[in-house]
Amino acid sequence: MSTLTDQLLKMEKHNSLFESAVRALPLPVCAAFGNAANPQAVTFANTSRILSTQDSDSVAKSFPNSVGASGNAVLASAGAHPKAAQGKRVAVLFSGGPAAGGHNVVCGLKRVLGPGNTLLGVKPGPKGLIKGQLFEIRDADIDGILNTGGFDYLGTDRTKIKTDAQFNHVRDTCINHKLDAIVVIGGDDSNTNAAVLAEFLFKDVKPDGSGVQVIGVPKTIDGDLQIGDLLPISFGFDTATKIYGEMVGNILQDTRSSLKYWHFIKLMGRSASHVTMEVALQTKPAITLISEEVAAKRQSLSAIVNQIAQTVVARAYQGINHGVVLIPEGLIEFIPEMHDLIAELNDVLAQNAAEFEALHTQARPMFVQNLLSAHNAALLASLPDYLVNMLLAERDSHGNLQVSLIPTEQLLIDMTARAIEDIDAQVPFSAHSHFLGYEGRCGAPTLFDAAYTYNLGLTAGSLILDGRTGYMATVTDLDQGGVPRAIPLTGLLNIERRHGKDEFVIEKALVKMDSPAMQYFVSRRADWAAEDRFCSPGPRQLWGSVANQMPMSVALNSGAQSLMFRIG
Ligand code: FBP
Repeated sequence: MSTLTDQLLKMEKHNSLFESAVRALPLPVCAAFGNAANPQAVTFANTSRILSTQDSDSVAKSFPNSVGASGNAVLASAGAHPKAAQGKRVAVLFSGGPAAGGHNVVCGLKRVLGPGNTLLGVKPGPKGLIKGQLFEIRDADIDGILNTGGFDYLGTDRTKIKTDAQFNHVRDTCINHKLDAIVVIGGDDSNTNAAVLAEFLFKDVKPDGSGVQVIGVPKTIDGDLQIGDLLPISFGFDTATKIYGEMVGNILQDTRSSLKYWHFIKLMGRSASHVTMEVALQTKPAITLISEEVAAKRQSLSAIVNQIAQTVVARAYQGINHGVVLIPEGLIEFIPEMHDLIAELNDVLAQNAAEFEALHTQARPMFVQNLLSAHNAALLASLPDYLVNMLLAERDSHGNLQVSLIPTEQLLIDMTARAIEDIDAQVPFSAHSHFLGYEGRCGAPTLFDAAYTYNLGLTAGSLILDGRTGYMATVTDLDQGGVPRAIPLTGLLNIERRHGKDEFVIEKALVKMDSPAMQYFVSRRADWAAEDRFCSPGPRQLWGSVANQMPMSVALNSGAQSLMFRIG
């Protein structure tokens, strides 16, 4: 008879009772793919919708093959594929930060490619593609990863493929592994990478002069890869925000129980405040900062602090000495004076990289100050050391400031405490800081993310079997059964200044002041500040009546009639 210890041993290596049960969870598919038990590839046709940006003319010159082939037209599924290609060798990789549902994209791909094609996994991320680290994905692997969180099956990294040598290595990988297609699962930067790769690999890779197809899949918990009704949300956002929502709900419950603390909670999301907005809609805390609003109103750091302090004091006068402040991770970059400082710092650091690197850490702030304009030098000098060090820390390979390392929540606590003393020194203020980030990226996907990503995988695989390249797979109409579509990547490219030079990028979708979600939030926040009206969304559900809930902000912004999604 098996002992409890034997049972516990069997649960190691991703075999907890939960993980075992979740793997068996059935997933719905869009009607276009047919039967959920045996989904079939679809073919695609041009729609009349042509995408463009202000930089489309420059894009057409730099991406002649991709733009020539797609005409920047959006594709929609056009029925079951009459004769889907066979014998294709397809590589799949994760790129950038993890997001729940990535494994299901791989499962959907494997499913739709079927036994007639080969799916290869790249380990890890773009770096693995450059190094040529690929292995064949088998059906048994898929059974083990379905509906599980994280990117651990393949691993991921943030390498940007940018030098000639890197591009040539990727070409070598394609030749050595006889690749016909590559699927890049990533965010805005990674899909930009996919667009550049699609153009580079468009032709002349194989002996017959043909190329390698490249398809992107929209991932990021940040939710900043959104393209109106064509891409209501990237995958991973729903899972991350539901995990944060549960944790914030629990903290709110504690504030009203212990009656003595303010909690300043920074929420992940590098630039845009979509994550913070969604968690605020779910939990209704006293104060929520939205970076985009701070920028739109040109609020200074001291104005933001004063606004928080005024609310703390007003609540204290009502006998409420507790509350929660939600802070978007990217706030610091949206405060106008800080934005200008960071922009100049980015240029100065890019132009003086070698000298800067050679210096001792303690000498770096003074070195940089001497290179900055007078007002930015003065601002840098006025900031606490812990903030300066983070502002000078290494950028990621896409040139982004690593905002997750900046302790904005602590800075706001310190400044708010001083501001409250100036208003009324009798008001008690005891605060804790939190950063909810990595906890939310790799949880098992919600039913929304699990179903959405499986269908994104089916869509990406179908695009490959249909011979397409340079598109991002998408599934639209998420409350009406779901429709597989494809977005031409070149139709999304803009020119932006990064690392001190102009580059093609997919613009991040920020929170819009006139969006339905923002307007609803603005209409409710005064009431949430005046008295405790918070609620606890609870843990994410995979079974039962509330399992089908989609993100509130997505439902509001897409004009859905209910909070429930429907795929299939
Ligand atoms: P992606 O845009 O690559 O999906 O990354 C999202 C993110 O989780 C951000 O929210 C966060 O700022 C960043 O990654 C953290 O990066 P890292 O994992 O490199 O610390």
